[in-house]
Amino acid sequence: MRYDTVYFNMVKSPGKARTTDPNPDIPEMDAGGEKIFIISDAHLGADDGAAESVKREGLIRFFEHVRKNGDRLIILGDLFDFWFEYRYMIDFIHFPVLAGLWQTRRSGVRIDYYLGNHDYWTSGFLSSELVTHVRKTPHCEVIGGKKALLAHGDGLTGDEKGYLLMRRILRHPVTYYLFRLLHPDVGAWLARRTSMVSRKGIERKRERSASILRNFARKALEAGEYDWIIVGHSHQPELSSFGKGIYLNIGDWSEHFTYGMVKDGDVRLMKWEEC
Ligand SMILES: [Mn+2]
Repeated sequence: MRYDTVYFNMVKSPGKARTTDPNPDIPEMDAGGEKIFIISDAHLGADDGAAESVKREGLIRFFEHVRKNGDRLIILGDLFDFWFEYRYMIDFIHFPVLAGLWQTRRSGVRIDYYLGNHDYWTSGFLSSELVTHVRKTPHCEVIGGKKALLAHGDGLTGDEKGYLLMRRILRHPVTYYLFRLLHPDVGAWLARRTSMVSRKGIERKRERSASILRNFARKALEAGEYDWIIVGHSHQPELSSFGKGIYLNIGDWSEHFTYGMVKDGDVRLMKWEEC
């Protein structure tokens, strides 16, 4: 048996956690009726056997749930801890999840994939086989009748200068070309080692990301630029009201197993639980 629970109890935020309609003044442009599920940050491939299988099996059942109950799935990045597309090769350790995605798309669910800082390197396989749209940058669209900014969450502000420079280098076509010359086993080994090293002091880094994202959201929402800002990346679930807007950080699928849901003009933070 499985069930979803609305995830309010762990919300830690300086803003007010929302329990009633937060936006009574904003007219509904489109009640939509679309049910949208939003997930991110499973970092598949980053953990050991048992933890990895909890994430993977949960995700496969989550995709099933989306196929039965949803119209759309938005993946806000870092589904994979390392994703790199060679001309003819895909990483078979992700096969079950790729199959789940493929099935979900084939069932008619629209899937938008916002590339994260760990799974940015796609050259067409994702968009041709697995998802409906791949987005390389943050994107604003009307969902649930609200003007929403959707993004993975890395590098949204100028507060991360060193990171932004490193990101430009890593994403440069020459870097992509050179990395692709490596044997896939060597490339994957190198990427996994780098990812392990970068996990040093991860809690502090996540706190910092969470605070950068919250400040960014507070400013933009208080200025009325968007109704909703929805991100992942910091692995810290949060639902806050700023001005007339809502900031949702959907958390992660590696520790919290949280996700976002948009339904009837409302956005919620949910927790996936199975028993
Ligand atoms: Mn990330």
